[in-house]
Amino acid sequence: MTVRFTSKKPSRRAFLKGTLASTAGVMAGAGAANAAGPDPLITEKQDWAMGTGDGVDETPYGLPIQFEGDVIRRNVEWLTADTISSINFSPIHALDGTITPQGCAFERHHSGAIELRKEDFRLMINGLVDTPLVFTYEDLERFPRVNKTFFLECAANTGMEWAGAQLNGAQFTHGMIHNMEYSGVSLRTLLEEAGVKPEGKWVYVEGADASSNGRSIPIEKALDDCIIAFKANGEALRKEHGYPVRLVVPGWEGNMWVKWVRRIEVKEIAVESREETSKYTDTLEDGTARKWTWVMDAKSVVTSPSPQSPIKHGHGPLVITGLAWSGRGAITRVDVSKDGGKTWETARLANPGQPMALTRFYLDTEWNGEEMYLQSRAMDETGYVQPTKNMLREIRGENSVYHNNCIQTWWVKADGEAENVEVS
Ligand SMILES: Nc1nc2c(c(=O)[nH]1)N[C@H]1C(S)=C(S)[C@@H](COP(=O)(O)O)O[C@H]1N2
Ligand SMILES: [Mo]
Repeated sequence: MTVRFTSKKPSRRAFLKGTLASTAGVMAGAGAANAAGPDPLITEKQDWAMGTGDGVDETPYGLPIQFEGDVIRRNVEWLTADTISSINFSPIHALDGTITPQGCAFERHHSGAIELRKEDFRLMINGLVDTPLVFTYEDLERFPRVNKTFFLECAANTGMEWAGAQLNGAQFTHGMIHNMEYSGVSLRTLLEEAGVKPEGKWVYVEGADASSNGRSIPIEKALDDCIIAFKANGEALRKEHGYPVRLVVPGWEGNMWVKWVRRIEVKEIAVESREETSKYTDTLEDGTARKWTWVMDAKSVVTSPSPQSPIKHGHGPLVITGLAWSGRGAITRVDVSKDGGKTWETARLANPGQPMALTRFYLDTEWNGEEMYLQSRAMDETGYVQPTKNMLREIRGENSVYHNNCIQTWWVKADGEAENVEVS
């Protein structure tokens, strides 16, 4: 593969100034008006200025403007037999910043999204406790509250890519993730209210939906940072994310974040439910399966340019951007490679990494039509470095599904289009 580099980068500001002052054609498209004479968008009166717009209250609860109608969740029909027990993907290629709006945050249901009124909500804590308790929604609202931002990643995210490049778009390869600001009550507070007996080493958490999606969680984690959440990004949880209440398990696989949570049983041993034996275990190279792989390891992806977000603006300044996250703590550094991992440049983190939350990175660069094999590589505060696919395969073989946190490659071609390829 041949990759050309700009040896000495001209200053970005100088470049932009130069474009405005002189040549029209340098940034293809942007300068076209200069060449063709007056720009009617500037010199002519426009429809939108000749009358009035919508009054307030036109949409009491707003939706995105029609021009953004493409920024939606999407599923991959052949992945599952029906949409009741299925998954769709967040449009990460089209978002910026770190917060995922609930309206386009991916959904994963085992038996469909249920409609549960707050009035009908009950949360039971029973088992190895001093006092078994049942909480209504109103009860929960009266406990001291916490407010924190975390990513949720399904363990199956990127799970189709083990054997080779498969799905053409960051939405599909990496979109089983969302990042929201949760408000709720610390699970510890509720467990302390019930009084955990010394023999209580696990909690078993169930949802109210038909699947129940029951999962065992070690008591240390339950007492550490889990949240019984009722608001996300400031508003009530959407039905598809567990309205009225879901469990938040920071940094751990999405399957444990039980939605429509109804019961938490304190137990001496783990239940070993379907969701933690036949599913959500990791097949290894030798055919055995690894259990209890709860933490989501550090991972990142370039969201743009990417197959669904090609370069359309021609040569010159280019913003490469993406997301990084780690279930073990904060992201400390992200490197970007344009040559399939031979050389790396350190990207700029938009904000300091927050523990177990998405981090946005940018690489402000130049692109003059050279092909790129774009990769990103995340590092977290434990010193862990995101591995290549081959490094993972040595341990995991090719029959794994879950916990694929390998480095992703987008092949960006001379015309700016991008494709999912494998460079291992
Ligand atoms: N009650 C219940 N909780 C559930 C599930 C479910 O089907 N039922 N799916 C789990 C899985 S596998 C994932 S990845 C996350 C998805 O959360 P989301 O739909 O809010 O994205 O919820 C988890 N919690
Ligand atoms: Mo999941």
